[in-house]
Amino acid sequence: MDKKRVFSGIQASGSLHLGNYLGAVSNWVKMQEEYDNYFCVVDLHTITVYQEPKQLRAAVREVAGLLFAAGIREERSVVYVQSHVRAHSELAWILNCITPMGWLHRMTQFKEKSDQHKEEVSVGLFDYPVLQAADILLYDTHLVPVGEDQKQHVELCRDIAQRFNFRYGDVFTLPEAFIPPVGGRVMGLTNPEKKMSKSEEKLDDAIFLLDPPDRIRSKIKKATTDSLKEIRFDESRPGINNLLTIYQLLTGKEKESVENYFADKSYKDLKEELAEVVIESLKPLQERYKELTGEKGYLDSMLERGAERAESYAERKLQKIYRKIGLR
Ligand code: AQP
Repeated sequence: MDKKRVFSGIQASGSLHLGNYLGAVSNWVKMQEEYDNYFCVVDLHTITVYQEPKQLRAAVREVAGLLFAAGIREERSVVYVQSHVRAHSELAWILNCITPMGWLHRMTQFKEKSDQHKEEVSVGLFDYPVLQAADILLYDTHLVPVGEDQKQHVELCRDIAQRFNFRYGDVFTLPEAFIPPVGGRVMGLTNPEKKMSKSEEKLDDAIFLLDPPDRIRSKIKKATTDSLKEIRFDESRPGINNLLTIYQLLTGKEKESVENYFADKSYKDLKEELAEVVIESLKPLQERYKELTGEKGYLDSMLERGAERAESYAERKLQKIYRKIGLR
């Protein structure tokens, strides 16, 4: 039987952080042997909020490099940049024409982001989930491994696909979100009520994958905790809960064994040990990143090959869609 297909995307709105890694990328790495995979740096999504061109160009390369450094392999996965495959934008337009505005008004991420970028809420930001639906549907995707925050968008994608199939016949596969049981929502360090985020202005809130050891130590040291002493998983104490969750995910231990281990220790001990675990976990990734970006042209040629492979699938699908709706 053919393998099921996985698609997921990641923005180049800043450096990748532990939330992106634990909620998304590390699962992509684990899943890639079992599925047919398409992983995309979604630069067209990124420009829904203004990006300085030079910085954007650099960020796209950095994010792509980090995917490979984290363990995504060219032999198992197609890795490419969204704007290199035109079919994404073309399908997004077609889907725009069948998506009711009311469906988009319900998207909580739009509400949050439009509050953040009040002075400049673009049509693109509003339309973001439709482009995301195009990304997913172009590749007949079965599974979309994402963090909790993206669940609503994947559900919307299913609704759009169903509406299209109802009107024009069975064209799209209905995708499902795949959300990790733990790690789907890594919270900010200084504000553990909010998810860790790339574009958060307070830079100490996120641990970036390329942060050097001293930065990691100092950020974790400043992480918000509470006035209690007991170290255990408890969602009503978001700071400690978040630090323990990060520790658990990186060490692969069970919750109970993490709690037993820290039973007689202080918050200071927890923070110090967590910092060392994070530093050691990121070290191999940081070394690989240095190697593969050190060789001129290496990353670019991997991305060119990825775009060619993605394009050959997407273009065929798009032609079929054009025929179905009467444009060919
Ligand atoms: N804090 C998080 N915890 C778990 N998963 C997370 N993801 C993002 N933040 C967390 C998951 O990472 C994948 C890629 O995310 P994205 O690049 O599409 O951006 P985003 O969801 O909008 O997250 P960011 O990193 O916070 O970016 P900005 O600040 O630009 O909005 C997704 O699967 C996401 O679920």
